[in-house]
Amino acid sequence: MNTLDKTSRLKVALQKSGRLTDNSLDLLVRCGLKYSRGKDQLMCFGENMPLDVLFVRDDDIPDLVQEDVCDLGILGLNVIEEKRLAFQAQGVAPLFDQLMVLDYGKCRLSIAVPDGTEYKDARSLHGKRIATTYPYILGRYLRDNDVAAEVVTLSGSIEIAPRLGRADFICDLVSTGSTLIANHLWEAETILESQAAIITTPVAVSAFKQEWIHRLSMRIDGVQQVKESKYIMLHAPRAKLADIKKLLPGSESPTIVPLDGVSDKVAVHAVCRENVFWETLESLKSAGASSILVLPVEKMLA
Ligand code: PRT
Ligand code: ZN
Repeated sequence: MNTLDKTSRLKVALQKSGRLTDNSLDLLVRCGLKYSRGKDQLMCFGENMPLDVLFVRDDDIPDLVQEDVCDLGILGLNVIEEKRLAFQAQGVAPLFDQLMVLDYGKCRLSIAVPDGTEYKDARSLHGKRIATTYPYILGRYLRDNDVAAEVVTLSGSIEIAPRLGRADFICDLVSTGSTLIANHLWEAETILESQAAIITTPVAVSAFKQEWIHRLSMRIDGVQQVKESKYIMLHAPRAKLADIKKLLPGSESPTIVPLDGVSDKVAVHAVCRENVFWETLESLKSAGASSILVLPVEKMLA
């Protein structure tokens, strides 16, 4: 195995240790990756797929992908957007591409203000000092809203900036909101919704790698779809089939199978792409369904 071969092995940059690490590695494993860890723990080598993982700080991922050190990177849309705006400001082109968004790492970039401070809309930011680690995204928001405010760029502990007198307001990531509450701040306005996403290098890759990027994205789609999906099997009176089909949540045309020796009933098999709750089963039963089975879906390829 030649892990330095640039044409035949995909290099994927993941966050080394942080909120996105476990979910990102787990996603690749669900896509079929079996790996061994390098001695220094900085890399994982794919044993059954031509794919190696490089572990780095999330802030370094856009540069690694932009400079084609890695073909793919997984990180938050917040960092992607901030870097994209920074690169654009520097006139860097062409830029890394966004391949797809992922269903974890959800959070939002919000303006928060001290408890007891009034905030109506963006105009309330006029003349204020706002502390953030996202000066480009915040700068764009201020420009779009025609607001003149001072952006104070800090590298961490944003939430204590107002208490230290370094800023009036803050602009930081929020998920549960408990950090804001603990620091006597309230969330006044969201300026960006974020979740994890995959970016790809702007440099043309070999046909072999392109094929693997395509296969990986199909598998990721499949992994994300099955999370909520269930396979339902039930028996239905032919006369009630139309009503029962309507009750199957998020299902495409179900398969109807005849039942041996029974003419007035059929078996219905359907993949439901939404969660199936007890209430749904109860409604199906009331509509005439019987022998209802709900099974988890392990893999799906559209
Ligand atoms: O070391 P490295 O630079 O790689 O890690 P990091 O410290 O920069 O990132 P990390 O691990 O904190 O977050 C990685 C990514 O996870 C972020 O870029 C976001 O895309 C996503 N994410 C999801 C979050 C949060 N939720 C989140 N809550 N990133 C940070 N936070 C922080 C936020 O900054 C604030 O300090 O959590 C606090 C608020 O959380 P709540 O739950 O109290 O609202
Ligand atoms: Zn970081």
